[in-house]
This record gives sequence, C-alpha cells and structure tokens, in this order.
Amino acid sequence: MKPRSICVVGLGYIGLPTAVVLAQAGYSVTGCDIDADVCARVAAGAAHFSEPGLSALVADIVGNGSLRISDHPVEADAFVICVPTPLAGIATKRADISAVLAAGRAIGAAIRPGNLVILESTSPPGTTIGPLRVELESAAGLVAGRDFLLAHCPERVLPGRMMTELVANDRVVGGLDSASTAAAAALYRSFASGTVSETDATTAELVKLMENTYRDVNIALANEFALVSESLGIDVWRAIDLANRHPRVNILRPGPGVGGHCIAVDPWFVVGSAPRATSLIATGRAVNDAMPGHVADRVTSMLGGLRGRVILALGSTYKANVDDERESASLHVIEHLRDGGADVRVHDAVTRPSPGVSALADGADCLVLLVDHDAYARLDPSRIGHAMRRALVLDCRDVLDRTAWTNAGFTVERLGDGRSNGRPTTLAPVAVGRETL
Ligand code: SAJ
Repeated sequence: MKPRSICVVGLGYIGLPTAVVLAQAGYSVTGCDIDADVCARVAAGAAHFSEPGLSALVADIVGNGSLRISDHPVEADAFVICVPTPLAGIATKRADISAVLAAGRAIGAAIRPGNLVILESTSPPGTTIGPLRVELESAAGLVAGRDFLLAHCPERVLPGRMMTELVANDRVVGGLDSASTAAAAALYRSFASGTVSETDATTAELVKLMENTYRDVNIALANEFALVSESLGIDVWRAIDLANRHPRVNILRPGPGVGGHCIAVDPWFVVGSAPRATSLIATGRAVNDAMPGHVADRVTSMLGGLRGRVILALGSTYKANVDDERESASLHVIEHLRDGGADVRVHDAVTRPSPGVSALADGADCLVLLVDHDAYARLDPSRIGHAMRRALVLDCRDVLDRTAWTNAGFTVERLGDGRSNGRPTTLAPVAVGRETL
C-alpha cells in the first residue's frame, strides 16, 4: 500500500529537512521530537538551526498545514527515524544507539499492521534487523516482516547543501526482507531524483559507514603527508595539488583535525563491529585526533612558549561556512593552547563575527586560522597587523594569500608547509612543466 501519511521521529539536522521534503512531495507529515523547545519552535514555523533555504520552507509547510508537530509518534502509514547516534563515550568509542531504541519503543505504541518503519540514523551494522527490530516488536506486539515492514536508508546529505542533496543524491535502501526493501525504495523514489539502489539492511548500514570512513582515512593520509612535508621542508598543499593531477588520485586536504558528528565518529562504528580487522581505520582516527595537538605545538614553537601569550583563533565551527561547532577540531586546538597557558580569543566569521578580526587582534602575538570560512580569504592584512604585539600567523587551511600577508609585515607559517616553519629545505627543487615546486 502506498503510504500517504508519514511520521518523522526526530526533528534535528536531518529530520526537520526530511520532514520538509516529504511534505513538499505531498505526504501528510507529522514531525515529533522529545525536545519541547524544538517542537515549539517548529510548530511556530521556524527552523531551530541554520541551513540555507530551510527556514522559509518550514514557515511555508507549517503555515499550510502539511507539517504538523507532536511530542510523540502518532499513527501514520510510514515512520522515518532521524535521531542522533553519537559515541557512548570518548573512552569506549562505541555507538550509543539509545535514541534509536527509544524511538523504536515510541513508534511501537503507534504502529499498525502494514506500516513501514525506516531508520535513517547512521548506525552500527546490524542495528536495524537486531536491536531496533526487537524494540519495535516488543513494544508493538507485532512481528517485523510478517506484520510490518522495516528498512534502513542512511541519510547522506552535506550540511549547507541539505535541501538540494536530500532530493538529488543517490540513495541506498536495505530492508529486512524484499517486501520491506521494495516499499522503502518506492517511498524514496517518490521524491528523490537520484538513483535509489536496493540491498539488505546491514549492507546499507555498512555502506554509509564506509563512505565516511573513506573520507576520514583519506584526510588522515593528507594530514600524515602534512607532517612528512614539514619534516622534509616542502609544501604539502602544492605537493597534493600536483599529485591530484593524476587522473586516479584524489587526496583530500590537511587541517587541524576532523570534526563534525559524522566523519570523526562513524569510523568507530566500523571498528566496533570488527575490532581485529580494522587497524587502518583506527590508525586513521588516531592520526586525525592528533592534529589539534600538533597545531598547538606549531604555535608553541612559533611563540617560544604559550604562557602569557595572546592568541587569536580564527574559526570555531567544525568546518567552513556552517554554524555548527559539534566535535569541532578548532575547539580542541583552543583547549590545548589554553592548557598551555595562552590567553586565546576566538573569532568565527559565521557564529561570532563581531567584534571583528582587527579589533580582536589588538595586542595579540599570533593569529591561528583554523577554519576555511570564505570570509577569511577576504581579510585585509594591512588592517590587522599594526595593532598586534607580534605579526605572526599560522594558516592551517591554506586560505591566506601568503604574498599579501608577508608584504603587510606578517611572518606567515602554514600547516604542512616545511618551507615556512624555519626548517631547512632538504630537497632540491623539482621542475614540473614550466613551474618549479
Ligand atoms: N576536512 C578536512 N579536509 C578535507 C575535508 C574535510 O580536514 O579535505 C574536515 C572538515 O574540516 C571537517 C571534517 O573533515 O572538520 C568533516 O567535514 P566533511 O565536509 O568532510 O563532512 P561532514 O561531516 O560535514 O559530512 C559528511 C558527508 N559525508 C561524505 O561526504 C562522505 C555527508 O555526505 C554525510 O551526510 C555526513 O558526513 C553524515 O551525516 O554522515
């Protein structure tokens, strides 16, 4: 039976945009959340976080009655679970799926024979057909596969591009059985323009984790190349650009660490599912987790110590042009610098744009650029350096125009650039075409 009503459980970063897209596609949607504040704000027609295009759509669909809000799951033809799956703790590195299980129990009270339940939350392999199924069945007194349909369809959208990617991206759908897979795939095909591929639930769970693990390990490789370049006295940014001219190479970019609630977390779900088979994945995580400490060490050697130094950190969000600080590597860098005794001021072009950079730089010893917000590429160094105690800058994202900043009197160092950290260049220049590395 084609679903007409859908209950989206969890109105966070994924659930709210998903509810909007489903309502736009003509479904009668109820969104529910355990957070009363979130419910109140969405019910008033507002988004509770910033995402391009989202606010206007929420106002629209709440206004026209196609999205209703509830504090618990209500009867519907289909349920879509979009709740967080964080790490249970820094030490354990295990997934905390308690929100998925709570959603399963709550849905169990509203589910009817013939309904479809879809888990979108990124989850350890086996969650859908294992613990989630058990919760649903025991709360509902029904049997998955016989009385209701159950599938996993991992979300795949990039924050900042959600409203486009929710519709345009290819999707992977995996059911408990073929009827569940077919029903879930039909639902996504009804609003997605990307290809919807069918598989089983556990494969779909691993596919999602593989995507983010691939990215994490690739970034770890870039970060390791940055460390190698620093000790060889060469510029990793230039070297990566050159390596990426090979048609089958795509090395990502180094940085002060990997943040966000996905890429820094999901690889641990794979490690947890097969600890003895995942040494590369675990090592990649360790390399990325060590980057904030490395950046703090670079600053320490630039300044000859941290105690009593005034440092201006540029960027606190987990990546460029978003307002999200979850698991931000910048915050770890700032913590290291403060632990070392520095007075760290923080500017963020998106979340705390004022006071401006030049006002905050007044009396500072060093700028540390941690996030590649577009606005930072446009900074005018001639309006910043004059009020600083020392005109030093460490660019961890290859954002600043080195020549302009040097001409304005700054000593510019870059993460991964062994030419800028005072170490001698140990390699002879390499001629590449008409350019020289
Ligand atoms: N980063 C680097 N170097 C790079 C790229 C990223 O250091 O070359 C850092 C960023 O600064 C940031 C972190 O990695 O700290 C993660 O950023 P991201 O843009 O790679 O990823 P997310 O977490 O914003 O979104 C990812 C996406 N996954 C993939 O691209 C494979 C998105 O599609 C997923 O929906 C999302 O994770 C998720 O929910 O899992």
